[in-house]
Amino acid sequence: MNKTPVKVAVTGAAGQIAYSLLFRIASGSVFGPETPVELNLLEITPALHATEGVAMELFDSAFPLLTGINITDDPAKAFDGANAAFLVGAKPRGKGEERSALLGANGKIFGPQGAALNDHAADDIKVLVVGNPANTNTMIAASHAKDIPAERFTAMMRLDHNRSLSQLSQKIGVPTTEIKNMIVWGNHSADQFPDITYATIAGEKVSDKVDAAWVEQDFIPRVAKRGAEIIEVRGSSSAASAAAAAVDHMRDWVTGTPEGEWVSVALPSDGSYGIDEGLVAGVPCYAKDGEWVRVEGLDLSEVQRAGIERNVKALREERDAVKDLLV
Ligand code: NAX
Repeated sequence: MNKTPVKVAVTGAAGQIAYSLLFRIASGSVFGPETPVELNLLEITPALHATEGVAMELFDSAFPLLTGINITDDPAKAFDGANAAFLVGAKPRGKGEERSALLGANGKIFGPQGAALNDHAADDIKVLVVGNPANTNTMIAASHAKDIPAERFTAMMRLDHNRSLSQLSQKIGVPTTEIKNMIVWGNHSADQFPDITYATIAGEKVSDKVDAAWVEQDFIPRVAKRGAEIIEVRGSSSAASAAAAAVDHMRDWVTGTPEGEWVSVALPSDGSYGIDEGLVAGVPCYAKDGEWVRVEGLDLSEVQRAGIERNVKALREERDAVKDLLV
């Protein structure tokens, strides 16, 4: 067994996503069955007591790979020496609260966390932002961490990606694992663009197996509004599926994706695909040697360009709403 534990920081540790995520990290689902993990749990002060309770349950699970748990309300301590950070904690949208107010409130969390990551995390830090609005929170955190390569800051599109696989799998009648190269472009919001253009099943195009009207009228809106559907049916927002997506994202980042395959990852744009440099948008990526690599040079149709542009417009508006929080 690899003796050095990987240090993993998780924010929002007393929340509902963390309640699923932490147990999967501790069980080895992310860093593999040979790698011990040490958990640093960050919460706001009033939630520290509840976090102690989560830690008690983690200990009671007697995970062979879990070497220790540190609980704190100080980002500098939480990110000290961290190799991976799951930024899950965020302020939920209040009743009647404007999106711009939420953007501002969360921006105030993610700026200081970006700065603390910059000053205290390990050189190989990998950051996954889950807390909403995830894309813009990622942009804010990255802007406060100039010493960390921008592409180490990612926002989670994997839940949208997995939701797409699930809908296609049920429609076509194949396991999700057979469906390759789905992509969800853009923002983790209702603007997102789930795109089956390049998706294949055993080398055959998915677009030849489904009706174009179904894609437009059922598939895309269903995936884009799946979060709201879960809230309506379950009575609270997606938690275990969000944790599963976070596990998939970080595991692939660490261990790599299969040759020739990609997944959906939001990372600061380099200007490709008509996405303004710095905006954090979902693009197709593969993982190699511990880094996400953007798939370059895909030809885009008019319909695809329009879907991406809709997201660029929304992300520009979010960026403008938080411009005072960017450095
Ligand atoms: P919960 O409200 O259950 O938990 C959030 C936790 O974060 C709370 O315990 C809170 O005390 C803590 N927190 C707040 N500010 C903090 C700070 N400054 N430092 C550390 N912790 C802090 O929410 P949960 O259901 O776990 O969802 C967490 C976030 O994920 C939300 O913003 C939610 O909107 C977002 N989601 C993102 C998804 C994605 O695909 N990117 C999907 C699922 C989810 O909706």
